[in-house]
Amino acid sequence: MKLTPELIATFRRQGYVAVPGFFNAAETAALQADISRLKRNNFLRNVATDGDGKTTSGSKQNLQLCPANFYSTLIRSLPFAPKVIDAVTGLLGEEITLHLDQIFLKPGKTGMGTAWHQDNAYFKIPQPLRGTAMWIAIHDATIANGTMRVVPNAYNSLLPHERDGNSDHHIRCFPDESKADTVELKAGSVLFFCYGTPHCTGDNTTDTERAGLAYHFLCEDQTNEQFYTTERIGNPRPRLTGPKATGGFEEYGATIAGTWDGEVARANRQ
Ligand SMILES: O=C(O)CCC(=O)C(=O)O
Repeated sequence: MKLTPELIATFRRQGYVAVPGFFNAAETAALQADISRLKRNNFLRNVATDGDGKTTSGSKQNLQLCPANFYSTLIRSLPFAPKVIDAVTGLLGEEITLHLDQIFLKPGKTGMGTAWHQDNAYFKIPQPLRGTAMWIAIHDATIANGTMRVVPNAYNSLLPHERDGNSDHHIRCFPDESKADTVELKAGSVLFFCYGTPHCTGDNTTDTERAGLAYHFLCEDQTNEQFYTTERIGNPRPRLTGPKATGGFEEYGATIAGTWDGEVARANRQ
């Protein structure tokens, strides 16, 4: 799916852009079924803590699996889908790499938000507009179930971050929340937000669970030697486009490009 020049201009201006209906009903159903499978098998971990950043909470749940591609050939194939590559190259440039993938699942009532942060506080790329998250709403994401909030036009300065006491590993910042936009999304819609954009999710106050599947992509010119050597251990970081891209063969030992439609069909047959 090529993003229109207007959507690309919006991303570059405000640091985020929502694309409704990016994934169709069959693709969305496949992702829902596969994430249910991962949850059923206890592959997601509760990272919520009771304020001290250490003690796992018995009452709140922020269930995370990072990276997820080792557990799901569907999730592994998605970033190689032509429409994903078209969209991300439109936003970032011609040579892109998948940096990371992860699931955040918020059970009904006990689901806890992820505190305000900028991804570049973790990733530290030189130009925060040359890396983007693609946050996929696996279920309808609403104010009541804690959808994403973002601060527009705030990506150029990195705010001070500190450890978040409500998570066993996250950090957080304190942006001016009065400037934030709340982005409600139907299942299958996506939100692209660059590495500099402050964002957070809220608690899930509804009875039903809500999940987000997040991929992070960056431009080759934001990487260095360590990114593809020592830092890549435990996370394959496939090159998706450019002269060194092999359709996933180099990183996974199998050609992943071209498998998305088959993976979707297979997940929907289960
Ligand atoms: O879904 C969430 O709770 C947080 C997602 C997030 O922070 C991200 O994708 O960078």
